[in-house]
Amino acid sequence: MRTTVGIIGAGPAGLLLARLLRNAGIDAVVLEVRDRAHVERRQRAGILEQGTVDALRAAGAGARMDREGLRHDGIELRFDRRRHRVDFPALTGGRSVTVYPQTEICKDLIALHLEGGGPLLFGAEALAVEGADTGRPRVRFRHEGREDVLECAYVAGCDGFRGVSRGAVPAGIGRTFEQRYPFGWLGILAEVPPSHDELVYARHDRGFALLSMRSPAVSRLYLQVPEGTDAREWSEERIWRELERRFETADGWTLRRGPVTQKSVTSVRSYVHEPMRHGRLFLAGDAAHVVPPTGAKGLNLAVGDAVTLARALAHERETGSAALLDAYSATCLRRVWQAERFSCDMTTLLHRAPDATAFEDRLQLARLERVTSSRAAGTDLAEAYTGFPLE
Ligand code: RFL
Ligand code: PHB
Repeated sequence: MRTTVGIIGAGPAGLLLARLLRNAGIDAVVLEVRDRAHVERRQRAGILEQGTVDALRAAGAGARMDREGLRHDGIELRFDRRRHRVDFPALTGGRSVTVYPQTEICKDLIALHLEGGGPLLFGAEALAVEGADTGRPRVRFRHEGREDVLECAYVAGCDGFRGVSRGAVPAGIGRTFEQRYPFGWLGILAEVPPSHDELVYARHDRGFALLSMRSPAVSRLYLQVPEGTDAREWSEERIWRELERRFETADGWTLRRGPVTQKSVTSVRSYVHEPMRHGRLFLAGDAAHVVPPTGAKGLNLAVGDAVTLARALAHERETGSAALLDAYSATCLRRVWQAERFSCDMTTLLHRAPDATAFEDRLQLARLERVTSSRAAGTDLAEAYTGFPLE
């Protein structure tokens, strides 16, 4: 099998890249280890920056997002049983975010890709990227019980944090930067209208909690839990009781309960692999970097990488110049490190470390007071949360 760009992974990075390359007249093959139903149901991100919304629209993949996406003009920060709204348009000169689930973006992009004739192979596991630093890279993969080889001009490693493509960068060339946190997130999906019309980020002595949503009828909620927690330890009753405690306010706000349809634990980590390129292999999305979910940046970074890579490949095709491909890693990493900074700040602002001292607790409350009472500090948060325009 032969193509111009071999794309490993049909998450948002790989799917959007495939769409953008198709629009630019560059052929690509997508290999995805899981089946279509799994990719379309996997619960993940929900918050899109304006740059992400614009990129999906420009790719011709924004029709349903424009109909069903919910515009959010702020978030609530909750601490000490009090509620504080961060007003995005007022602080940023008009910017906001859109709530449209990652599952729906993937469904839209998969449908478009298959309508256009694919090729997108589900159940195709990439085993290794070979010859990345030669003129003829190859992806060895297994599909329907048989091993095959995809010969390409370029390989895009869009296979997420646990994929194989990052492993093709020799240890002496790549460098990784990592930070672990001593907690994870227990996430649930519940068949109940969201209890608030905007997201609520709550800091509590018992740990962080987040109220989010998937639609006007479906809530998405998260609890900070100790690292290594097994979701089966948490019954529905225990989850709702804990959420009620952490969201409790002095003004009697109430949390609506409903049937829990999904429950899982996600680890919280910061990770960057530099550079994001080795020869003709380009890493994009979670394959190259992971942020803690508190800043809602992971999906937005994946989209940013796909846009930058597609533009660079199209530029090379049109002009013969590899200048944008050569700049790919540095261009993305500037954005990535800003997102790492913000996501780490939001995480330490809102989570309670198991060994936090009384001094650290007071400092955390002082930071929250500052961000909710100073226009300058609020603007800093609002600008980073709503995102900067894509370069
Ligand atoms: P993905 O989505 O992980 O997709 C990678 C794809 O590659 C496939 N794959 C392989 N295919 C073939 N051969 C192999 N050997 C393969 N190995 C893996 C996988 O099956 C998969 O389909 O990576 P991508 O495209 O880089 O996208 C990244 C985003 O998914 C991720 O950053 C976000 O979901 C992070 N994230 C959030 N981001 C936001 O911007 N806003 C949010 O509100 C937000 N909330 C979240 C999140 C992530 C979460 N979890 C579960 C990690 C909330 C949570 C709970
Ligand atoms: C989500 O809706 O899944 C979500 C929203 C905001 C975050 C993280 C996750 O910061």
